[in-house]
Amino acid sequence: KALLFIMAAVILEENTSEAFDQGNFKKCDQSSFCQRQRNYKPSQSPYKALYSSLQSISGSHVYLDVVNTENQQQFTLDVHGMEDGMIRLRMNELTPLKPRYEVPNTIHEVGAQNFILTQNDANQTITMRLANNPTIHALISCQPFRFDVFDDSEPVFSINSRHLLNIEHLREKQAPKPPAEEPIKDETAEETADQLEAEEKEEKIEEKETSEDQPGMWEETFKTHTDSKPRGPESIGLDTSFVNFKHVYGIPEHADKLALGSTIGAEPYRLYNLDVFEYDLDSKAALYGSIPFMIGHNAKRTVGLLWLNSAETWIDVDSSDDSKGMLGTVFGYFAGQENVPEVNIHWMSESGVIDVYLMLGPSPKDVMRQYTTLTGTTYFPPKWSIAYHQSRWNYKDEDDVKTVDAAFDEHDIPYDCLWLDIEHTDGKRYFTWDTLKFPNPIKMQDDVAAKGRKMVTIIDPHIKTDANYHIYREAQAKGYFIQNKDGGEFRGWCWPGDSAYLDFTLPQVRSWWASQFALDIYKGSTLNLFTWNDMNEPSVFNGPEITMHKDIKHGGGWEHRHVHNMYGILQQASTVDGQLARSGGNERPFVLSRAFYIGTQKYGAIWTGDNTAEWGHLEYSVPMLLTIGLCGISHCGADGGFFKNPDPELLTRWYQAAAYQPFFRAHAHIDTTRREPWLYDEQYKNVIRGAIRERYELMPYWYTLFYQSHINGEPTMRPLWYEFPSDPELFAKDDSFMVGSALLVKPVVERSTWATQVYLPGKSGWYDVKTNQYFPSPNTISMATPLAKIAVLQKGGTIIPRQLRVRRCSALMTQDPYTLYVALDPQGKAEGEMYLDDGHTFNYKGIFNYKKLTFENNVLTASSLNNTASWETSSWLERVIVMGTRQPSVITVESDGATTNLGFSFEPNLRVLTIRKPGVNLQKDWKIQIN
Ligand code: NBV
Repeated sequence: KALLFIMAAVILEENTSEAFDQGNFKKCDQSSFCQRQRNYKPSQSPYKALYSSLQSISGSHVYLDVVNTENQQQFTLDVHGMEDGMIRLRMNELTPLKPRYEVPNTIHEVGAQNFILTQNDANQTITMRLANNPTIHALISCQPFRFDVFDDSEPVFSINSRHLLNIEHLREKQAPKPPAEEPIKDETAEETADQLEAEEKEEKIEEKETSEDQPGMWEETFKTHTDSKPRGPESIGLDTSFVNFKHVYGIPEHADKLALGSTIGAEPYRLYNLDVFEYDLDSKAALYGSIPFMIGHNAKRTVGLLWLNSAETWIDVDSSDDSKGMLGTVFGYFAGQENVPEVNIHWMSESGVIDVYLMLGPSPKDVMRQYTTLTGTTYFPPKWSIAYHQSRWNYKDEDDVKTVDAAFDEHDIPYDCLWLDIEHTDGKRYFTWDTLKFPNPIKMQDDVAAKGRKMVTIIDPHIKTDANYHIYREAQAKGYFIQNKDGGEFRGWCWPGDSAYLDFTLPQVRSWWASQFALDIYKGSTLNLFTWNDMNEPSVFNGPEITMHKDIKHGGGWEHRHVHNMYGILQQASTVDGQLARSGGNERPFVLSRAFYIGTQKYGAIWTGDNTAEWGHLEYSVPMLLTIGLCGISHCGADGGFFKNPDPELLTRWYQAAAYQPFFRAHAHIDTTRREPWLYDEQYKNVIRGAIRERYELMPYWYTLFYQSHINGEPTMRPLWYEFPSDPELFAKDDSFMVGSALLVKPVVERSTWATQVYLPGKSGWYDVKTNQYFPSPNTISMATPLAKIAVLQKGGTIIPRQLRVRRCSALMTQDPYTLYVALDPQGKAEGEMYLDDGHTFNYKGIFNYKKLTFENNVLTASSLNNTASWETSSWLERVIVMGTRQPSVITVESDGATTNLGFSFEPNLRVLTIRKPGVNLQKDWKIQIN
């Protein structure tokens, strides 16, 4: 037994250290389809739409046949008009040899919109105007095929104008040709001209087919792994230009800047969910998640483009100067203007069909609404999950949990949730406990829950192949594991050693997985225990690129290559179903996933994985989270440096930044030294405590933002340009960010930064949240940032709610009083919203308090936005702070028909008025009059 254990440890060590080599991941030229697509550079597109084949069936669909004039392959084109100014463009082979993979269950049912068609027979062009968004029209040019989209006659998207449409049709593998023999011709028979032409054509196609066979099409080896490619080549490529744009964003996950950089002469961006050890910064290399969604933004307009695909995808971004102006000269609209900028995108996916959704905005908010109408808005997180989480790999045992939990109270630091990593299990068998270390898990959770707190356990997708392990035994008996290419259970190496992987693409596997979360099946779990799905790219230590072989088989006959980027989201979605089922659909689930995909926001939170405790990683956490937010996932965060030991200053600055980011969790590698806040010198501990308490004070604002995000898809953490779309200064800015539309945050991301320059956009002025000092804008100010401070400013014209009585966790603050911060703009106005409910059930669907807050003409009003019953609460208004006002003489509050005089104080230098105890119940509508 001991020998076996040592052997296993050695193999694990070898496999993990192999896993941790950067050279294990492909570059474009090591991926044959990427190389083929990247090298495809015809001077003119061979794709031709057949004008006479035009059909407009329901009014909202336009169909055309398309032919590749080089090899005569035929395709269907389907252009679909959708509500809210969206257009979908699909292209598939007309009669593929086998069906091509189409991404299932990702895009929501969205209403159709009719086109008004105009045909130009002479030019063979078709104009399609959206009936209900008539400023928007698309233009199909047939030969060569090209698709342009205009808004207000201004070109916005141009597709295949760079001739990169390239669909590798499915084909039979050609047997190697026998040496050519001279055909014996019947000299007596005269061939007709037609026969000759037909023969010539056939020969051409044959020539083409064999000459098309390039290395890597039918088999490809990377390092020690060979991909057998049973279907042969089936990749797709397409260019989509953003016309008159200089800035594009999105396509996470990369450790890169917010505004996407040019990839010309460098590696393309890559989307392929991977477990990358100690990832590099400033890189286009793939990480844990993939969302092929891109946003273009200029001072006038914001647009979005979704490339619906779940296979490995590479993306070239060409925003280089020499590409500019090409399209500008083509479009009459820009006549006379020089250098119309454009960003040219080249999408290259290993399989699938061409499926592109175009969103015409025109504002950032519009694009987020359009994108989340298609893919879903943010789940509504339970309130505790947007508070502070304490994690590490690992809290060792029940005593450790008890001590850490108690220490938070001793040091007066709030926290809401304690996490248990892989060591809590019996030999990495998820859904089990190491009974020596965790003999009484229910009592442990109950004790934590008695204080209003929650716990999370990790549940990874690799399943230890042990016949005595109930999960493995049952799943194996049911045939729920992914199969090898030639049949038999696929085995890979991961934390438990030899592991099998569930086929989450199958609905029956998902519902079985969900059933494992039932309280009587997951022994030792309670309703206060939530879930963390790690390693679900999936990570396979001894697989190619530390993941699964592409040719292994999922149900329905699809290979892993077709579904790879969806694997993680499917595990997360069924974990969510499990949590829902165990509470009878009453409690809101919480599931953190490492892998992510289009629509992850519907299911839960993600974090940026195994970063490093270095200043650079703190800096890059901002653009990474902004990008992820723009792609729909509002609940995202970054560990405070997973690898290595942060020095106290770095850790403190990390807490200060993370306190203003949506998912706020401290986590660390097993080899790092313990870093709970109280282990640091007083000066650091106090500042860390302060940062966490600031988060708790702001919980009412965060909770309102998450509700809004759930309703309208807006990211909670946003780029500055999102709020100030016409200010070009902001288009590439990613050193600061907005929390909602009211708070601007510029974290300190460099050592010994005791002052920082902050750019304050817009015209409504800003107030330092710590001092209430006013700064007119637009303006660049220098702000002191001693250890206890980072730049956080409230925008003039906004109102935010806070709860200043911070307790040991958010649940205990549910019925506490609120304070409103009213920051006046130069016109003396402000507005905001405030949302309250029970914080954890689905009752919020009918019972809540949603108020519009308005300050105008010296009257502050709270009026209901509820369309349903209000939630009963004893929370009341404790204080109102009005910034940027004048000395009043009398202040009254009116609620429920009664008017009462209020006490106040005024600080003339700062022009800050504090109104004491308005006392109104927050369920009610009310009005405060300042005279
Ligand atoms: O489960 C252990 C870790 C976890 O702490 C971390 O957060 C994950 O990203 N996990 C990765 C596996 C090991 C990484 C070296």
